[in-house]
Amino acid sequence: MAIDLDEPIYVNDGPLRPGEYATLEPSDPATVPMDELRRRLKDNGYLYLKGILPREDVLASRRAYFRYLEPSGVLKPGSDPVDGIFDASKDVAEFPGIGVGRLEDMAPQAQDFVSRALDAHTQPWYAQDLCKHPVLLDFMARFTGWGMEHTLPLERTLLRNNIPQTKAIGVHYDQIFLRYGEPTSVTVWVPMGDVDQRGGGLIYLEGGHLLGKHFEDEFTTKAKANGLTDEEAKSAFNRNMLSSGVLTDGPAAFGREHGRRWLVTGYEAGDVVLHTTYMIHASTVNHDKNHVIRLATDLRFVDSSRPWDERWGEQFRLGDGV
Ligand SMILES: O=C(O)CCC(=O)C(=O)O
Ligand SMILES: [Fe+2]
Repeated sequence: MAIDLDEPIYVNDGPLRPGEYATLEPSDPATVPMDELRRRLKDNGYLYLKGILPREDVLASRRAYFRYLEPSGVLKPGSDPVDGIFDASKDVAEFPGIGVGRLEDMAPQAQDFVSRALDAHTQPWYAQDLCKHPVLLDFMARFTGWGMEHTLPLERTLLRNNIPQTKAIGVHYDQIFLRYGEPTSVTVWVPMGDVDQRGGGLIYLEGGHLLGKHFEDEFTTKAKANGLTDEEAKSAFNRNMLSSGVLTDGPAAFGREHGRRWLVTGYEAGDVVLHTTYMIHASTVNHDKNHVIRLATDLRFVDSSRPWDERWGEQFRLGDGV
């Protein structure tokens, strides 16, 4: 779907200006040969697969998720849970994202919301039906060439709701968080529902996989120069970044500084995007005009016959330190 270049795309540090973004290019898994799909991931750092999952299956998980969260009062009264419409009369502070602070420090309303969003990770309509979807497992086994035996979907996944107007995840590459393993894991970002191009979807930096690798090499050089052992370096890398592990919270300034465009699109339920561990990405701020909550998850796949980051072998918990 071509994007509308006239509508501003909002990120944490303001709207992207015309010329600062372009379209994320889709690939049709039904017609493009596997070798060509592999080449695209390698050459571009991302592979945006249109309609690979059955739309109805993705929407079933979305519906179940919002039914589960509905008692928190997040949804517009009288709306259908599958639509995930935020009750815009509420204060967004009552509905923090997962991983924002400690439960004990939150007001009871926010605590209830975040607890439900965390528990959702353990529910069969998510952990099994979506995360272990047979179409995805089969595709990943063939695509990576690791085979069914060695294609391991990591248990630690991040199911994120982005309420309209709230802060989006900053600029990062995933190897930062997976650094106890080889840089060969593949992330599969799964939008759980349609996401308008202004609705808080993921954006990728053009050529970002090369820049990410460059950052990584620089961090390694610095760590070595400072006399750190390999083991120390693994955690010390984060000293070069923000404490949360992201490179910066502001995609707009980052794109300008590096003279690169952000690749943007609107997503449909059933689409997924694969990206490599050095690919630089961020999310947009949700400006959906119908107050649709953006729901998406990041799944990660590794070759279990090689060293992988075993901290990701267990389901996400708040404060698990990864
Ligand atoms: O869903 C998001 O906002 C962030 C996702 C992400 O960073 C990832 O899938 O690696
Ligand atoms: Fe990421």
